[in-house]
Amino acid sequence: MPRILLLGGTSEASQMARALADSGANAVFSYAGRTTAPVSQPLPTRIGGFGGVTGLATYLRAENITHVIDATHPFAAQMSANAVAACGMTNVALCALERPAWRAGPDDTWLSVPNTEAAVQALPDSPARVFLAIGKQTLSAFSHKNQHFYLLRLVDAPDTPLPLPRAQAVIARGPFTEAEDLALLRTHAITHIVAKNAGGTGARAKLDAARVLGLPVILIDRPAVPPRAVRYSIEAVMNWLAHGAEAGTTTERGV
Ligand code: 3Y8
Ligand code: NAP
Repeated sequence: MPRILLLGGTSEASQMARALADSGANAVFSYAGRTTAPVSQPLPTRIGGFGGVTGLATYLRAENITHVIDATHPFAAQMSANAVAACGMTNVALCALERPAWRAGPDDTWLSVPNTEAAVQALPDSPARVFLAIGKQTLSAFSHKNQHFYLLRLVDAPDTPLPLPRAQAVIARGPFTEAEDLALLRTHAITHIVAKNAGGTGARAKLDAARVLGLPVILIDRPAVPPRAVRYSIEAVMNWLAHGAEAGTTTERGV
């Protein structure tokens, strides 16, 4: 009987947790503890870091984990790298549940940039009104372009002053709808959007709203993660659990 660690923190992870709970799987859900009141899950849940690769390896052994499903966000690159390393050390099977990157359509005005610093550089010199839909961990990179007004969307109200002089924060936890994001962009007369290429449906609304309004989007590419087995649907992960997973296989076997 597999014992599964589900690394969560995304809409897809919540759907994966539901599927595992419904199948009666022996699984534990893990949050980093980034938000004050994360969505509750239908699985026993642990909250907080493991203590790096060695901490995760110790947890895997102590909890007799046989399979890890990495359903973290594409920008949670450190967690994903740690999972590859720790599963390799402990001979535990690992599979990522990923959502494909967003691709621009004919009516989209997107500029893809490799990282947050390039996103800052991509903003115009003349004062603009920028919707920074990137959370709060990387906001300080924008502090030296303070000629702009910044609209921020955060999950929790900030407990320290924002690192941007002309900024207003809305507090909201997605998933978001196109109507909500259209209203938000119009109300604040936004001229530019900065977002992460998260993929999935939970953060997509602002891109659809931008297309309707003809606004430019600066889209940050997702960081690289080490090779590992990857599936793109809940069903495919359940199939991996039932058939494809062999202890110690963190990457697909060559065919
Ligand atoms: C703590 C768990 C679910 C999960 C919902 C998804 C959808 C809404 C879109 C915008 C973009 C952003 C941010 C975002 C989205 C979903 C999903 C997704 C983006 C929660 C959650 C945790 C986090 C952490 C948080 C980060 C921040 C990023 C806000 C829960 C709600 C901007 C990423 O205050 C902080 O420190 C927040 C940090 C990491 C990025 C950042 O760098 O600030 N997510 N988000 C998880 C944990 O503790 O392990 O609180 O319930 C999960 C979700 N966030 O079950 O429905 O799946 O993508 N989250 C981005 O994609 O750009 C918001 O505003 O349009
Ligand atoms: P990260 O930078 O990749 O990870 C930093 C450290 O946070 C990890 O080394 C680990 O600490 C801890 N950690 C991360 N995810 C964890 C999890 N699910 N369970 C236990 N510990 C975890 O991660 P992040 O980008 O800050 O993301 C944190 C959480 O927010 C994740 O659940 C992620 O799925 C979610 N999220 C992130 C984004 C984003 O834009 N980054 C967007 C939506 C949701 P130790 O080294 O101590 O083990």
